[in-house]
Amino acid sequence: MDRRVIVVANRLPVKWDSAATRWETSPGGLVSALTPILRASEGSWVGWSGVSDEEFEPFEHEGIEQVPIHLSDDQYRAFYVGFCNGTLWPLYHDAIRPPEFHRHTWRPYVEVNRIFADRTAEVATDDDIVWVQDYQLQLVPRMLREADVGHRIGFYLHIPFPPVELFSTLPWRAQVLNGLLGSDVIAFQSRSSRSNFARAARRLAGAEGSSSRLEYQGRTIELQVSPIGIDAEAFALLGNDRATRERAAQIRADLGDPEVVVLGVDRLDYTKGIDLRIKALETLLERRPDLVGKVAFVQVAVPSREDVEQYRIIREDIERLVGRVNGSFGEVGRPPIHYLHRSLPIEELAAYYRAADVMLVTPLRDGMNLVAKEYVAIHHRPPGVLVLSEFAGAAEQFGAALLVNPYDTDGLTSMLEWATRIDAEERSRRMRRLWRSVRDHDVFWWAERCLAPLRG
Ligand code: ADQ
Repeated sequence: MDRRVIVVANRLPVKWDSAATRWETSPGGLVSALTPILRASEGSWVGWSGVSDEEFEPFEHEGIEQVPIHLSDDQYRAFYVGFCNGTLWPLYHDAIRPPEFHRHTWRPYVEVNRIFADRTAEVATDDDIVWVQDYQLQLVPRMLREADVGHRIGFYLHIPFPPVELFSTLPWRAQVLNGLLGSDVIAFQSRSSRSNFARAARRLAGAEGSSSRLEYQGRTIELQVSPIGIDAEAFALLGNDRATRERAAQIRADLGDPEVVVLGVDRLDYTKGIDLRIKALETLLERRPDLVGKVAFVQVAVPSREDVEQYRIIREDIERLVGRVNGSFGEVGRPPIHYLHRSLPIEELAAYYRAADVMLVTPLRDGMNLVAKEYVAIHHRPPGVLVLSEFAGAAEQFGAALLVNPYDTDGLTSMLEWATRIDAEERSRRMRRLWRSVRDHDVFWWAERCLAPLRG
């Protein structure tokens, strides 16, 4: 019999629909990978309910026990908007924006981590595996260990772990390291994140050992590299679906049947390099006026964290840039950039992937980047072209992509130009390798790889 798995994450895998007064499953790879595992082990999911004016009792949804955490509005703002998005997110993404260090948001971070740990301690037994997710909950492993909870404690970091020179600026660095080192296994998206963490733990917390195994306070902690994947087969099937193909053809027709469709799909976040990719497109059209009217660029940006000032600024910057490029190079009814600021249903997103000859994924820093993997799954046959930032975790697996430094506008422009005319044989050789990697390292592979050392 498998041990019970308790997942502890910032959000539950379900959303409260207040109009219909019921819980709806939130779509996504993580949820589809963990659902069968939790169901088979009769496990639970502990997470914030997403609703501040109502408290919910634990309930069952699709065979999994959901344990909602209740946070007040003030608590959530200080913890999530303040410390998670104002401090940790920029710091862990190479300080692309200056992280803010405030005691009045650090304290709620500790307090909310304590609420999660206490609630988990109430539902977990000594035989259970407790698997804590991501940067919002880095203190939880230590708090659980002190409460003597669970058979084994795992932690997975979805975002990068920064170089020690940056991490050491965090005034609460010792507490965060001590929190994480309460785990038995800590897993990272990439080798660089793992070695950054090992270095920080040795230099700032006095841990000893290698990048894969640390000794700390008389215990051994395993450090793992487990790149997250997607449900590759499901995406490939969706991409080949007749409805998807027809919709893709319709999208190309709506764009005026250009020779080349270039696509960007991101959460609207300053880490994703959307502005730099638009500048590269602008440079390309300046250099190659013959391409005006032949290349159409579609940028789909999901609204994100709009209560954070930096996100409002980046949105305005991007919209201004789009206006400038369209003003300079567009004809009436034929802008070079088509910009959609909205979330799309998965079937529609798949049709955009399918319609795109070239996919531009240019984050300045990214834990993994699932968009790159989704594009490969959907557009490996016929083969599309993936231009990928060296600074996405996915680049460690995707040597066959066209790798770029997104800060280098000239380099990115040249790569984009090449991507529009790359020959068919090279395109398919590269895509074959990318697809093999996505298919063999899917999200089910990922979940098993993370859980195996915790079962022990
Ligand atoms: P994110 O920063 O959110 O995730 P990413 O990995 O690219 O980034 O995932 C974005 C997801 O949102 C994709 O599944 C994509 O399909 C979806 N999406 C994007 N635009 C959309 C749109 N317009 N409409 C609907 N859906 C859209 C964090 C880390 C990443 C890491 C993941 C998983 O920052 O580095 O890969 O977690 O670990």
